[in-house]
Amino acid sequence: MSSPYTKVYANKRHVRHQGISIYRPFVYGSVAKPFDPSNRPTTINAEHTHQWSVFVRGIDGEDISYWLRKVQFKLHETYPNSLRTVESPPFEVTETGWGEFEVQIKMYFVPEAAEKPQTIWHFLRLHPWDGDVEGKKLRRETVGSQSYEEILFNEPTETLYDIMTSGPPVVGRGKSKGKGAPKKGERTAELPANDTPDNPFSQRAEGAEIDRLREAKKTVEKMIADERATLAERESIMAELNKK
Ligand code: SLL
Repeated sequence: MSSPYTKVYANKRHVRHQGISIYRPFVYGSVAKPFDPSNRPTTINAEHTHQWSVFVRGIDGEDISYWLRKVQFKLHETYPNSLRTVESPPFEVTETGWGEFEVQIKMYFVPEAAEKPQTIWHFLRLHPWDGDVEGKKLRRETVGSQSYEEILFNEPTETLYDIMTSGPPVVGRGKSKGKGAPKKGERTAELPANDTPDNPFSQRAEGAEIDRLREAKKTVEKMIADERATLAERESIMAELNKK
């Protein structure tokens, strides 16, 4: 008679695709809006100056619950029940408060991934910090702060691999052609072709960023070449002086 462990071991779930990694982009961040003092909700704590939300979401509103199962947001300890668990999308917590702090975001994956949870940190910004700071405060503008990230599953289980590469097509995605391009009906890591006011993360924006980095590299290379030339000139002057 085979032991029960043989069964678990032979389960497809635990067979990993060796040498393969699969990644998916996502966004985490926050938005915060100051209360209008003349029009405050009366139920809100008098010390609270802002309403804010902290979130983990797909690019351009993509539903990422096919790989992300739940998210725990650990708020500052001044909050009651500071550990907030969100078990389904939107993975988001909305609160009111008076201060900025670091939010701990713990991401739990679908059981098919057979992966440990991963923790990231986000600094919750309430106050404008760049550009026309005073004007933004005066106009009580919404303050947003978000980061692009990629989750990487190394040697995914076969079941996770199947989940990651099947399922409903992502609207606006999968336009690229050629080998490796997502087929209709496949989930994909591909970014949308163009950004929108709501979503700054696109292939176009990525291309522009790469161009910017290339230009910056050229500038730095030119600076290094100029410095080398100056150095060589100085060395030859020194050599001349030493001869005398
Ligand atoms: C600060 N180090 O001093 C930070 C802490 C904490 C913010 C900010 C809680 C509100 C409540 C709140 O806004 N905490 O007490 O319900 O700026």
